[in-house]
Amino acid sequence: VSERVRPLRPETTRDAERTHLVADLGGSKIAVARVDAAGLVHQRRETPTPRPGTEDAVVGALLAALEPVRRPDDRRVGVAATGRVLAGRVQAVNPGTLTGWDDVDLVGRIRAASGLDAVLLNDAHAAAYGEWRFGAGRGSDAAFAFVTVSTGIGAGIVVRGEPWIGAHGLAAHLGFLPDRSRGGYLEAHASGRALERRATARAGVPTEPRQALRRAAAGDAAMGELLDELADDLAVALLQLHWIVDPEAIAIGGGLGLAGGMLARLEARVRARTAGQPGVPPRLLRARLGVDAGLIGMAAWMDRHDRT
Ligand code: BMX
Repeated sequence: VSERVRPLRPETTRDAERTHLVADLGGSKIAVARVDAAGLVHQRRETPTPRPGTEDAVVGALLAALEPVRRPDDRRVGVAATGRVLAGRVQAVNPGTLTGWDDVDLVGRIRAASGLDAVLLNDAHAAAYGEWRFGAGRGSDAAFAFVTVSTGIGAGIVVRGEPWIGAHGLAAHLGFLPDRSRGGYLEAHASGRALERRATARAGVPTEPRQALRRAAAGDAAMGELLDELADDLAVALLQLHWIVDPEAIAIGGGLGLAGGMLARLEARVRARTAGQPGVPPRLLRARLGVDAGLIGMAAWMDRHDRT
């Protein structure tokens, strides 16, 4: 049993006994766990998302990862999936992340292969709900936003306690905000994958995001400049989110968003761009649930529906 998240007081003893089988299907990794009603994570396991991320390969890896965590009396699994999620189906908006996922009936595939009913949410929408319920967004009554900077750039908004899904499951897909100067969209320039490509081009040798961050922290000027450029692109997106949604706070998460120095760089760029401006500047917070936000949010969503 791993309890990676700070214990939160279970509301009743029975809350801690009821657990949900959940998975987080991201662009780089698939995480599975049981999460109890108090938001504690148990039996967490992780496996890389197969590359190329074809439907068969990814669904196979997901079900194999769930097998050791599944209990005989489980009827359902909650899956927080990267991509546009609507009515049990998944589409990769960024086709580079999940190859050929144009309109995948994930609920149908999971049922056929495992007999489990599946409940789906977009990964960032689930994480936003988790942060609102148990993490950085606790107590946000009007609106709360969460942005993940990881393989892709995703986001979720919780409005008056409800995740905002949108008409097509595309709400808060910040990664697809257009980039006026370079063409394409934000995710192509400022995601973890983009950082890897750009850092490699600058360094002349393969450079993973974590190495780029380490070099910047050690005083490498080219890497520091690249991270500032990334942070500025992200800051513009955060300000757009802020001015459209007016959230009480925006929590920053995701592997790259949570990496050392990233939040400070974002805060600096947001400050520079809002200096002297009337209104209320955005309040940026570090996401509190770390990489487990999607798992926890998914379980909280299932729990909420069991109670209503
Ligand atoms: C992409 C998009 C979002 C997702 C976000 C973060 C795809 C496949 N995904 O913008 O739906 O929420 O990435 O996801 O189009 P991750 O893969 O980085 O965890």
